[in-house]
Amino acid sequence: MQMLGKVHNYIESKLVSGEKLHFTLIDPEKTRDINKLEEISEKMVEAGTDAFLVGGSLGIVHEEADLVAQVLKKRGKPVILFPGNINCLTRYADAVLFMLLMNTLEPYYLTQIQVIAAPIIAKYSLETLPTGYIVVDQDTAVAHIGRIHPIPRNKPEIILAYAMAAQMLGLKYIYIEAGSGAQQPVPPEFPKIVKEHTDLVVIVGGGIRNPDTAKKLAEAGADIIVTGTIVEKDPELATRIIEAIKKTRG
Ligand code: 1GP
Repeated sequence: MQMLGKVHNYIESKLVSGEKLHFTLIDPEKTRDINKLEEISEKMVEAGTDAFLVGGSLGIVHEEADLVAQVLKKRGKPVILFPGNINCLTRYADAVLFMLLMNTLEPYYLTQIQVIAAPIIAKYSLETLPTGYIVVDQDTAVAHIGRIHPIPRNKPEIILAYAMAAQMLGLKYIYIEAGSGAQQPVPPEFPKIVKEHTDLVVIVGGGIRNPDTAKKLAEAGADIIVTGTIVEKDPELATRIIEAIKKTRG
């Protein structure tokens, strides 16, 4: 079993040198055209993305996850699963965000899915990145499927309490999520307070559609910025978002 390993060390070494990271999220359900995937993924690597996340909330069949991970592996950057469920697991990835959906009302996402996934992850020899996953708003697919108890946007102290609990549980990463295609990204106060008071690696994603927003979140304290929708809709804009993140130092 591989817990924190090569991929974690890759991320840590970049953060230690003061870099901010960008992850490109590919949802296999939304990226069915493999030629387009080849093209987009190459463009993102040229722009400086640091890793690929593979996952989504609905409609992914196992074979699609296999195929997408195999295509992305050719790009030479880590391929990290960001699974909505067991169907997103594939042996062709390097690592998996092994997540607790911390603010769910559904016990399946807090304890059960990890038990079901663990033996499969071990069989696939995937490195695990222990992650507290918090979905801030409702009105997105992840919030609906995950039965989310939302975090009030004007209460950073609540997100901090979750982050402290994540650290006390021994998790290394926290993913503060607005939800794919969210109307607005998470407030910069959220990564800021978590970064100030914990040692967690702070991942932020959902609704990030322009360089300025990405820059503000990175400056506030996000270590890793994730973009998905914009990569598929407007790769040129995604390139500018990556440039803005890379100009920000930790
Ligand atoms: C969703 O945080 C990611 O899990 C990315 O969201 O698709 O809105 O970029 P977007």
